Amino acid sequence: MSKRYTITAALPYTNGPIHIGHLAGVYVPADIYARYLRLCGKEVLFICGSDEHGVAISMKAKKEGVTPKEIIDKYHHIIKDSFDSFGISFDYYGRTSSEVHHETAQEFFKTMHDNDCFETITSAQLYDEKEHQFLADRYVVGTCPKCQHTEAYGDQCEACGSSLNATDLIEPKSALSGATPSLKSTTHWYLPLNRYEEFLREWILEGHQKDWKPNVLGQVKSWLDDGLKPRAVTRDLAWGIPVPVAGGENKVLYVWFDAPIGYVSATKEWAKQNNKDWKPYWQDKETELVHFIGKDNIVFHCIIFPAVLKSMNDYILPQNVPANEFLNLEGQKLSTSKNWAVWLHEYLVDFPNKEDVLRYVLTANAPETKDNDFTWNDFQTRNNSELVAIFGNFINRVMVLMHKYYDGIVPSPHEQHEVDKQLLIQLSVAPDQISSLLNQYKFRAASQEMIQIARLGNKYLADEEPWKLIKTNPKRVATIMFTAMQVAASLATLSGPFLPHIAAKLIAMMQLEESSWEATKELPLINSGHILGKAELLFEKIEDEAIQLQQEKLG
Ligand code: B3M
Ligand code: ZN
Repeated sequence: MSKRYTITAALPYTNGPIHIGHLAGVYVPADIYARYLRLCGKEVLFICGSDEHGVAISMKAKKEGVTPKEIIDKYHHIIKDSFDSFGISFDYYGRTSSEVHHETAQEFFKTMHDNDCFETITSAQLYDEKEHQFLADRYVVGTCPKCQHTEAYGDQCEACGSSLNATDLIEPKSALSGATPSLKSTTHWYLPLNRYEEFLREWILEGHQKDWKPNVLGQVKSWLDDGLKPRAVTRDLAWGIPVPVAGGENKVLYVWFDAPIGYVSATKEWAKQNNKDWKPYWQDKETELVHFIGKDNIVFHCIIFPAVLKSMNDYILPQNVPANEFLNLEGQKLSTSKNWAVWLHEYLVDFPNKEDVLRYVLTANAPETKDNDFTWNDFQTRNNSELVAIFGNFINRVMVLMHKYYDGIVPSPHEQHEVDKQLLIQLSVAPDQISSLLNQYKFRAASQEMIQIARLGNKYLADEEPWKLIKTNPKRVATIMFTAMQVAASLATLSGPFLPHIAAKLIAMMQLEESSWEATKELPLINSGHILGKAELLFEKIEDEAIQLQQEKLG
C-alpha cells in the first residue's frame, strides 16, 4: 500500500445546488474510500471545491440577471453545506475563484507556455453577431457529429461523452440568442494532445489494463483510436482566469484547463492552513492520486489533465480514475431544468437525520458499471427491510437484551458451541473481504458485505433464541450475548465508511473507543465487564405516505 493518498472528487459547478446524481456518482464513493483509508491508518488528503468559472456560470448569471460573482457565492455555500450535512469528509473544500487558484492556474499556463507546450492557432470560430460574443462550450448547442444527439454543447456531448470542438457541431445555434452563428477569426493557445498519444497509450492502455474500470478504459481507448487533436485551452470570454502571457488580453483560460488545477490549489490552501508542505501530495512518487468523477468527465481526467501534469514534469499521475456511470430517477434522466431531481438540501428538510439512509441507498444501488435507477420505492424498501429490519433490528435486540439481562455490562462467555465459533470466524474475515472490494472501488458489493455482518448477527440471535433460555440456561445465554456483542462492535467500525453518522452513534451508544480497520480482525472486540450506554434506535421505518409525497413532488 502507498505511503499517502491524495483523493479528489470532481469540483461541482456552482451554477445550481447538487442532487442525488452527484452524490451517488462521485461524492459518496469518494467519501467511503477516504474514510476507509483513514480507518486503515493511511495518510489521506481528501480534496474538493467549487468550480466557479466557465460558461455554465455566466449563462446562469445572465438568466437570473445577476453577476457571475453573485451566482458563485450563492451556490458555493449551498453546495458546501450539503456536503457537510451528508458527512462528506473533505479535508479541504476550496473554490476556483480564490487568489491562490488564480495564481496557480496562471503559473501552470505560464510554465507550459515557456516550455513550448502550446501551439497558437488562428482560425475561424463561431461568433454571435447579435451578442458580439464568440461562442464556445455551452454558449453553443448543436447536433453531435458522433451520436446525432441534438443538444450537444460546443465542448462536449453529454449523451455519448465525446469531447468536441464547437465547430464540429452540426447545425450549431447560439445558446444566447438562438441565432445561427457566423464565423470570425481569432487566435488561441492549443494543447497539442497528439503529442501525448503514445505516452497515454502506454501509461493507461498498457499500464492500467487490469486495475482501471472497463468503462474508463473503453472511453480512453476510443479517443486514442480516433486520434487526438490539439485542443484550445483559452477562450474569448469575460468570466474566467486571465491568460497571463502577451497576446492574451481579453482572453481567459478554458474552464477545463483551470478546474483540475483546482485540486492542486486547494491542496496548497489546505497545506498553508495546516502548516504542511503541499508538494508531496502532488509530487512524491509514493503518493497515490485517485480522481473520483462521473463518466462525462473521463476525457478531462484521463487525457487532458494528465497531459498537463506530464508536461509540468514534477507531477505524479493518477493511480486510478474510478468514474461512475449516471444515476437516473424513476426511469428518467436527472434534469435540473425539468426539476426532475432530488435536491440534497430539500431531502434533508423532508427526512431530517436520515443522511445515512440516502448514502446507503445510493451506494447499494450505485451506477458503478452501468447507468442505474433511483426510485422512491426502492429507497423505502432498502430502509425498511435492510437498515431497519436487519442492521437496526440486530443492534436494538442486542442492546435491549444486554440491559435487560446484565444491566448493560458485558458478561463472561462460557463454553463455545460450533455456531458461535463459526460466527466469530466469519466476523474475523469480514474486514478483509470488505477491504478487497473497496480496494477495487466496488462500493456496492462492499456495502452488501457490511450489511451481511448484521444479517449474520440477526440470524444468530433468531436461531439461538437467548430469550427462551434465560431462565433455564443462563450460562449459554451469557455466551450468546457475548458473541452477539462482538458482531455489534465489529459493525460499529466497519459500517463507518458507509454510514458515518450511524457508526458514530453506535460507538457512543456502546461506549467503545474508535478502533482501526485492522483491529477489527482481532477478536474479541469488546471484553466482559465493559459497560454499555443506553439503547437508542438507529433507524426508523419510512411510511408509504412519506414516499407518496416525494413521488408527487417530482417534475
Ligand atoms: N465542474 C464538471 C461537472 O460538474 C466539472 C468538474 C470539474 S472537475 C475538475 O460535470
Ligand atoms: Zn454524442
